Amino acid sequence: MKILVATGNRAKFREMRDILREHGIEAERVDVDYPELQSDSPEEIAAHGARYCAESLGKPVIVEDSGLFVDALNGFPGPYSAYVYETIGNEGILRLLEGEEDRSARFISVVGYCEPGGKPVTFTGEVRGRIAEEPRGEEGFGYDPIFIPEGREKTFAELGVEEKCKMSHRARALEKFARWFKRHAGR
Ligand code: ITT
Repeated sequence: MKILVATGNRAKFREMRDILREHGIEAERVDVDYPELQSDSPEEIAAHGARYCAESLGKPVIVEDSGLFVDALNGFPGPYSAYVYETIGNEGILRLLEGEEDRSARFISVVGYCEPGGKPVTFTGEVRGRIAEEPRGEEGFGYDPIFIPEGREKTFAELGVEEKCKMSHRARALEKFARWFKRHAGR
């Protein structure tokens, strides 16, 4: 069983490939520069992206839209996570939280699947946690050095990709997708 994954983020793709492999699905990356919808809803962004990619490739495809939502910042950076990471980065997020007691946050991942001419389907995964006091760890990407998942003391970047992928937002969304896809493909 095989699926195309449209993403320009190679670290994200590697995680998706490893997680999907655990579910018996082989992933292949395609580089489609799809326009990202401006919306507060990651489901809407993923659905729109999946439909765009399916139409332009003429093949079934998944996209993944993810983001970090910090409670004390009313969910910021949320849908702007990629842009905020590239501009103010982890140091910028830590600065915004200086003196803030509530450091709770969550990562959300939405996987959007679509076939050419079809309607997109989405699968959402979430992991709760908190923002560290300073960046720690070398593995992973993006906000991994400042995110500590619930029940742990180490950041995702310290835990390492393998451990991260047992509990991440992305693993949870892809698990739902994989379960559905195997049934769907068998019809
Ligand atoms: P594509 O849209 O091409 O897939 P992207 O990097 O732009 O790649 P998103 O639009 O989904 O991806 O942006 C999500 C951003 O949120 C991403 O660039 C990271 O900075 C951050 N992010 C998402 N998941 C993360 C994770 O598991 N660990 C750390 N940071 C993450």
